[in-house]
Amino acid sequence: MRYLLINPADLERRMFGFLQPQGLGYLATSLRMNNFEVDIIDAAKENLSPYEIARKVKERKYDVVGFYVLSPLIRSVRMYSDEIKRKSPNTIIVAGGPHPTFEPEHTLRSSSSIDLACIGDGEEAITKISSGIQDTPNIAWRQDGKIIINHRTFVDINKYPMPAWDIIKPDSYPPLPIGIFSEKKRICQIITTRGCPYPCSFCGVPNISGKSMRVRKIEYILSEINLLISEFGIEEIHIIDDNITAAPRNWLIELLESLAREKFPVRFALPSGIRIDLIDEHILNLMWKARFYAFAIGIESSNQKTLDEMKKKLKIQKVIDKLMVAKKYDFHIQGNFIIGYPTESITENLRTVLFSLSLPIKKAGYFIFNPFPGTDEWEKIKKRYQIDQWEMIISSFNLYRISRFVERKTSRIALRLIQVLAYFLFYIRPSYLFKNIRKLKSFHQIKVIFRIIFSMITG
Ligand code: B12
Ligand code: SF4
Repeated sequence: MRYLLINPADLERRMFGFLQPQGLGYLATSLRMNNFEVDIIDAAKENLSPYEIARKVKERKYDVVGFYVLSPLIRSVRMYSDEIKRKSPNTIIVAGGPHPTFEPEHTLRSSSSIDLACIGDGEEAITKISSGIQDTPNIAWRQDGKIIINHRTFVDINKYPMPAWDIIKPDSYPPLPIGIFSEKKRICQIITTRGCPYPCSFCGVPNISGKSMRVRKIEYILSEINLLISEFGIEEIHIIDDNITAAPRNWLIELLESLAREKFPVRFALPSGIRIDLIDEHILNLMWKARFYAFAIGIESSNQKTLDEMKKKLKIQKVIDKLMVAKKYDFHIQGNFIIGYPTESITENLRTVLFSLSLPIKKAGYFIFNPFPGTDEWEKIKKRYQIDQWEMIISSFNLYRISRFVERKTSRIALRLIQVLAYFLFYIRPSYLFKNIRKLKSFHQIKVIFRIIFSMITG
């Protein structure tokens, strides 16, 4: 059996940037361990159209094609799948990742070309497709017009030591880290844990990665970093776990101590967000010794009432206290904030922006609230619409667009002004501009910054 795994491009061109598809890398490792042939194509990076992908599938006679599907990409994946099925009707098409996990039925209904949906971890499911799917865990399939959803399991992540980096070729990616700025040019993302036990209403992580923390063996993480440096010349490692700070403390300390001991010639960052309330001076000190230079924290709102409604389980005073401790080190801390949560008034949104300016953070992200599938907020909104309207609603969710399908206390125009004002006040400070302009590493980064500004103005 020959497998092709695809990271699809956003054919509607609303998304910015792309990072190494490491979920697909883990699937490739598993397939190889089971003696299957596998290739990965990053259609986002290569900018490949459905026609070009379908041609490759036909030429190379793949038996199974698998897509990683974020909810906003379901429409693009339908276009790819339809074209593949037209040229290669016998190829099995499987969709996995966030959207099929959260909405397997919607995924299979969105296109008859998609044969199977994978819910959650795909390492075991993907290898069993050829031997019958009836009892395969984590698979949704069709039978006589009905959609059957098999039982769900979570894999032992240590069965799969690391993604098949030799197929992904992490050094072939442009330097577009999360947060746009970075210290070095050659960056690679890795994960060290999966899962998060928190119930935040705007986040789908516990529903895809599970509520229990699964941690990787430290020896695997160290050998992965070694390989990335020696084989691909990687200079900066971004740990993009769901919530590494919720890992058992002993394991986290051992990981940080090992990284410090190994003295890898790389810088580390935690750009996808940690919980600052879960770390203390000891952990910060170890991070500093292990050559971490940046991390992001989800602060979301300055209003305790909103944080409680979001079920964030975070006290705003704790954020302030912990940031004061972190201030002793020179970390580049990015605070992430949510603008336009349904229950927040104009004054509350503005209060969050002013609060962000008062904090000792070096970067800030002001993200418009979007109730993506997988979240409690999506469960509320989806009930108001028919399933065939969902695609239209989901496609209105985008980092810099303000969906008209979300009812909010603050009007869309006021939100747009607040967001632009927030970025303006935070970033258009001469001291900030001069320090950071030097950090731009490529024309690609500059292009992305301009696309974001354009989206904010036109979105
Ligand atoms: C790191 C991260 C990012 C990074 C990088 C993502 C990337 N590589 O492109 C950044 C910060 C850039 C990012 C951005 C966004 N992200 Co994000 N991100 C994550 C995070 C925390 C981890 C992803 C990861 O690498 N997991 C580890 C790997 C091992 O797991 P995996 O990729 O899921 O793969 C496994 C399974 O899903 C499955 N699988 C995956 N693909 C396939 C394919 C087949 C065929 C099969 C069988 C199985 C399968 O098997 C894999 C191995 O077990 C997830 C949370 C999560 N746990 O999914 C959110 C998450 C995926 N992001 C999310 C969102 C919304 C976004 C944004 C759209 C945000 C926005 N408002 O614009 C953007 C868009 C990204 C883009 N491409 O433009 C949502 C998705 C919700 C949804 N319903 O689609 C998530 C779930 C978080 C959340 N808040 O709920 N993200
Ligand atoms: S926002 Fe962070 S803490 Fe909350 S559920 Fe998501 S990953 Fe967990």
